[in-house]
Amino acid sequence: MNTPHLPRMLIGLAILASSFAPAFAATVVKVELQDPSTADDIKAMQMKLDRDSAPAGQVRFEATNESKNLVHEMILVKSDQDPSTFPYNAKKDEVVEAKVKSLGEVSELKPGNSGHLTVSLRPGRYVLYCNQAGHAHQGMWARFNVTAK
Ligand SMILES: [Cu+2]
Repeated sequence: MNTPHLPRMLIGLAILASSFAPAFAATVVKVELQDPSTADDIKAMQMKLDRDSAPAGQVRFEATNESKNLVHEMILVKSDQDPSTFPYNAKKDEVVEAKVKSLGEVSELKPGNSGHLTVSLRPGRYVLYCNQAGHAHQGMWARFNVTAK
């Protein structure tokens, strides 16, 4: 092996690797699942995102249940609608999940627990919501937009 060329080869490889890395990097979205038990100043159930949009491609939702006493979850659907318009089972007080196509979820997190969901998303309007009984109708949802690159 002609060793004097090795350092230059390694530099070349490093440049190649770094130029490809962004194409595979997911946009991270932190999702805080909160309710009045989380903090004194929180008056209702809510889903708080640290960003409400991302460029098309891989998106990693990192959900944390910040409740002290309730189970929460995060379901992703492609919709520009308010979840109060989704098909609803009034008896169970929840969205009929079989009728609203889910793109993935972080289901049933106990208080203090975290989970994540990584999906490849095309441009459009999306909604994240919690489908524990009553939560979606009490405002536990958020809009999310995916923009063209
Ligand atoms: Cu909830």
